[in-house]
Amino acid sequence: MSSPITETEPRPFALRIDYAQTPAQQLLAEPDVLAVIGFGASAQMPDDPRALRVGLEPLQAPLFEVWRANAAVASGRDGDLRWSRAGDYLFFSIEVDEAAHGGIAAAAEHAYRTLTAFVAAGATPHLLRLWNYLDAINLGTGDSERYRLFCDGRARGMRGFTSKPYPAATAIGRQDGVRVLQVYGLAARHAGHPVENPRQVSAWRYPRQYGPTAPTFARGMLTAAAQLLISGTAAVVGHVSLHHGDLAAQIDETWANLGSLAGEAGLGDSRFGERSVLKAYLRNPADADFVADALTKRAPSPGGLLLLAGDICRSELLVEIDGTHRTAG
Ligand code: 3EB
Repeated sequence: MSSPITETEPRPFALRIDYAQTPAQQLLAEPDVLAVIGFGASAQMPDDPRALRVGLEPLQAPLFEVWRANAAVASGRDGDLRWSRAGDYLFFSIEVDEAAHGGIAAAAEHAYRTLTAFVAAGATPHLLRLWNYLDAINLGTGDSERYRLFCDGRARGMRGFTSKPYPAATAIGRQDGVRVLQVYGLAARHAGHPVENPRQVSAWRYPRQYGPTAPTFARGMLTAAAQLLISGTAAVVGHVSLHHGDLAAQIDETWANLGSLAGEAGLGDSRFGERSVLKAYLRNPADADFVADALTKRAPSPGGLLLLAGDICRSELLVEIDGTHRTAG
């Protein structure tokens, strides 16, 4: 008997993202684990393409981020790119030594050329989300600031990637003195819908004062599984950083930005809580308790909360938050 023509595809599976304390070795033994990212010098990571240690120090437990899919996982290496794939999703990571490539801009260009070529060639050609971590992000003045050089190389490396739009992203400074650019990300079989924030100028339209090459990312990406992947979000309104030196006010403004993005994504219930996982990057490690308290007041019993020491790409910003948020039901 032929199947009815009204038959619809099941809704794609939402990637499960959690934060954990379980040793990485044990997490990687679970059959559905697509990726484990370990944070800080003490995160023990086995040699596995699904595992990446990022040099951002965790400020409280936990220190592992775990991605779970709903299908058998395959993994491998392709040059300096490491990847794993399961069902609709691809995890990939690349670490690029800056000196070996002639500086941060060239390292970023290499990373993006490599990862976009790899993603475009596979069965999961839609780039949804990227995380970028580099040492000393605010070093250098004016247009020679390392973040601006990174933006320049990233844009050049992405240029050949035909499958627009820009992915959601985070770019944060490590404080470990290791001049290796670390990039990891998520691609998928199904395209996502980029979401911009009505309170903010789109990053790729930032005016010249922020550098010669505007940052190439979307504020958020709504996946085919109705999961909102939230880019690094800070106290930026329009294109301007607000509340210099005032952590509490920056958290308030960031929270307003997150709510506005979730609303724009059309999620039925945009309140953050059990269906959200949030990661906060703090310029000053001593702010950890204050930030944890402020966030758990606003997002009661979050699905996960991870606090990391990290520098935001504008030196006046003290805190940045990213994460994921699922719709109800
Ligand atoms: C901002 O709103 C803050 O360059 O990939 C946030 C998220 C920021 C991603 C990036 C930068 C990036 O402009 C900075």
